[in-house]
Parts: sequence; structure tokens; C-alpha cells
Amino acid sequence: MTRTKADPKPRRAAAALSGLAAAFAGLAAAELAAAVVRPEAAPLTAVGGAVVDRTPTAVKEWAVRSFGTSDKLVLTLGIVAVLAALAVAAGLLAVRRPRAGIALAGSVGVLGAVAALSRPEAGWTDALPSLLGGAVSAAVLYLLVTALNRRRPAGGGPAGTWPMDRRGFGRLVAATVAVSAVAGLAGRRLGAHGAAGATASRADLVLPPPAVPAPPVPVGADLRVPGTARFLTPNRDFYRVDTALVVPRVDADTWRLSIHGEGVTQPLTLTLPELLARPLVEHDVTLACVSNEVGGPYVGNARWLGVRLADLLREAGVRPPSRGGPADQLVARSVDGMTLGTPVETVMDGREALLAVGMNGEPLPFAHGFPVRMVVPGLYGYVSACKWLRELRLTTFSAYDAYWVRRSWAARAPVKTQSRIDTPRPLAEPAAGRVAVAGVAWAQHRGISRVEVRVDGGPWQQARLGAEDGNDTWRQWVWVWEAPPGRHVLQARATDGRGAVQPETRTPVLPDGATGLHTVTVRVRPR
Ligand SMILES: Nc1nc2c(c(=O)[nH]1)N[C@H]1C(S)=C(S)[C@@H](COP(=O)(O)O)O[C@H]1N2
Ligand SMILES: [Mo]
Repeated sequence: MTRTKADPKPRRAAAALSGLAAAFAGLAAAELAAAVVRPEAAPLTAVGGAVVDRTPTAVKEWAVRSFGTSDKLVLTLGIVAVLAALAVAAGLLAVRRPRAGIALAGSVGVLGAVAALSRPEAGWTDALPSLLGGAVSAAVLYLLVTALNRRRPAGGGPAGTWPMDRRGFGRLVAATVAVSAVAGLAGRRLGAHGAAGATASRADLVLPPPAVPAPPVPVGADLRVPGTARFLTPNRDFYRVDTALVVPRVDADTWRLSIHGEGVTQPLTLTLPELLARPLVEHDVTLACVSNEVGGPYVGNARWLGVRLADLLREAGVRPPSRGGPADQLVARSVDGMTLGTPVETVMDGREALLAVGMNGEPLPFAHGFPVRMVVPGLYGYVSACKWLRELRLTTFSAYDAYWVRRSWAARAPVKTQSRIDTPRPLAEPAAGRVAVAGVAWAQHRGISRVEVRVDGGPWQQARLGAEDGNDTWRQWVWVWEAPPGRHVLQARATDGRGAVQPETRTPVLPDGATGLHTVTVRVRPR
């Protein structure tokens, strides 16, 4: 009998492939298990969430700046890449030292379990999907590597060589991948089915009419200049900023809100019907994110429907600090464990701080906090606008730091006056002559009294304002420019309702919101 030397290359490729197939099988099994446990416990989601929680603020800033709202996709792809590298390593290791390789595959599952358990709101069952996934991937790797190392039966060909049974091995891998894909898809389907109750509860929800309706948006609030944001942002276009890798789908039928803490004489636990039995207020509020760069997109305006937060707090016996109440911070907690801290004084000072259930005439979309979220005019989202609200706890700023405050953002963050040029776009090439320069400006709860535009650092020119819809929303503006040919720099600045002019000094978004002037460079074509 001749012995041909085993070719190490295809063998190594087969080992790597075994590792990848085993990891895929493990992920699929975990996905299936997470459908039963809860979607947040799926390993990719759990590890992603744990990474988000631990990412230094500077890195997060950079990620949001570089990838915008795709940052979550980039994060998931990064985790998949690391997982794939570990899987290949486990496969390569396993053909030489099966135990070590299999142990590596299994320990990746343990890592996933640790990540899942570290998430806020995690119960011990959150470890199960990853542990199962690790076990499955270890078992599959064992199976594949055993097949790979098996010697051909005598007479069937040269023993101890590769390819030994190339076809048989290929079929085994294909079968593994196929079974895993089916299991993974079944998991996804099952997960969607689990959310069916939530979906139905939203579809069935009929919002009562407001006891205090908002007046119609004044004619002329929307100047309808082509290329500018609409006055009311449609829900599907409304920016979304949150840490949730899967949008929580809360079943309205089982939802509860609890209100408790310092100074609460009458702790409350409310169901949704109980909340909706209270008088509802409709109010237009522009929401803005502290991470919005000057000129950025993380701002939107909606007509909200909800219960006055101050009324509920009074019902619970809460007094604001100015009336001797012991708590100065209201900590809102969501079903996914996010915490946001809001000054009690602010939510009780008479402004329309709402526990919102409706957004632009429909129940809150899941992505925007169904069934109930907070909206407080004048404060950045991260210190006020808790989505998927579950608990309101009264405490003090000195006793408790909310999620972003622990990550070096300011504890108190009123919205800064800003103006944004929506048209012309940066680097646009309009024809010389009349060019509409237009956009939005906001200074929630102070209002906008003036917007000015300047060209190439020249004198400030007053823009025409859209009609005012209360002082909690943005205001559109337009200025008609007799544009001469050439390269020009446009800048806008707003003045709030108290006469304070938007500062020119540039500051970064961290720790409490960016300042500076939106600056747009255009190249005007000669006629
Ligand atoms: N549960 C929860 N609520 C949250 C957040 C979050 O990450 N989780 N992000 C906050 C931030 S930073 C902002 S700016 C607003 C954005 O609300 P939107 O996504 O509906 O526009 O939600 C706030 N509420
Ligand atoms: Mo935000």
C-alpha cells in the first residue's frame, strides 16, 4: 500500500469550515432558545448590548459620528466578525487537539451567557440561550472534527490521507448548515410570534380623544419651501436614538407603570386603561437629541397625546423641591433597563410634560416607545424622553446617576438654541439669482423670536419666520438670497423668545449639547 502525504491546505480549510459551521449551529440553537426565553437574550443582541453599555463615551461619539444610525448594524457586523474569527480558531485547534478546540467553542457560549446576565433587567434564564448555543457548537465541532480525522476503512483507499472522504465531509457540513438555518429561522418566526401579542395590543388600542386638544397647527407654520423638513415630522421619518438592539415590543395588556420613591405618599401602579381613563392632553413638542451635531438630523416635531405627568405626580403625593418636596430627580426606567433622570421641578413647573401614548394621531410606534413614553418640552431626550416606560422613581441627583450621566453626560440638560439650514444643501450648485435659504430653528419652551442669515461673514439679514405653534416647537424660516456666482458660505443664527442669541462659539455635543452656527458652503453657478 502506498501512503500519500496528507495535503495540509485543504485539511486546514476543512477545519476552519468545521469551526464556522459549528458556530453557525450554535447561534441558530441560541436564537431558537432566545425566542422562548426573551429576544434580548439572543447572544448577538446580548453581547452587542453589553458592548454598548461598556463602550467609552468618546468611542460611542465617534461611532455615531462615523456611522450615524447604522452604528447598530456596524456593531453587529463587528461582533459577527470576531465570532467568525474565534470559530475558525476553534476549528483549526480542534483537528489537532480536539479537546482544546471544543473547549474554545463551548467557552464562547459561556462568554455570551456572561454578557446576557450583565444586561440590565436580565434574569438567570437569559444565560440559557448562549449556554445552549455553546454546547451545540461544541458538539457539532466534535462531530465534524471526528469525521475529518476518521481514517478510511481498509480497501476503500489509502488510509490516513486527505482528502479521505471529501464528499462525505462536505455533505455533513452542508447538512449542519441547512439544519441550523432552519432552526435559526424557526427561532426568528417563533420570536415574531411571541411579539404577536404586543402587535395585536397596539392594533387594538383605541386612543381616547383629548380632553385638552391642541389647537390646529397655524396656517403658515409650514412654509413648504422645497427641500426643508415638514413642520410635523411624519412618524416614519422621525429620528430614532436609543441603545436597544432589538426594539422592545411591549404588550399593552400586561404593561404596568409604577410610581414610587422619596416623597411619594401614595405609590401608584397603573395599567394602560387606568392611565387612559385620566384626561388626555394634546401638545406639539419638538424633541431633540443631545448628540445632534450643529446642523444634524436628530431632531423632530410631533403632536403628542398623553397624560400630564405633574397631575400624576401630585396624585402620588409628590411636591416639587420649591414646595418642600424631598426629591429633586425623577428617574424613569424603561422595560429594557434604560434610566433617564429629569428634574422634578421642571416637570412640575406648569409646562406640558407628558406621559405620551399617542404620536401624530396614532399609538406610539414600537420604535418610539409603545405603549407609553415621557416627553418634556425643553429638555434633551436623554434626560426626559424615556421610551417603553415602566417605572418612575423619585430620588435626588446627589443619590443617583442615570445611564448617560454615569457615562460623563451632564445630569441636567436643557435644550440649547439652534438653527439649521435645510436648503440649499452643503455643496449645492444653485443658479445665480433668487435662492431660498430656509430651515428650522428651535429653543423649546423659550420659543424662537428671530432667525438671521449671513453670507460670507457679512451683515446679519433677518429671515422670515413661519407662524408660531406655541413655544415648545421648532419654527421654520426662510430668507431670499440674491445669489451672485461663486463660492459662498451661508450661516444662520436664532434668537430665543427671551432675547438670547444663539452662541457662535463651537462646543462639542458632550457633555450637554453642541453650540455653534450651522455653516453651509455652496457654489453658485453663473446664469
Ligand atoms: N428606553 C429608552 N428611552 C430613550 C432612549 C433609550 O436609549 N432607551 N434614548 C433617549 C434619547 S437619547 C433620545 S434623544 C430620545 C429619542 O427618542 P426617539 O427615538 O423617539 O426620537 O429617546 C430617549 N429615550
Ligand atoms: Mo439623545
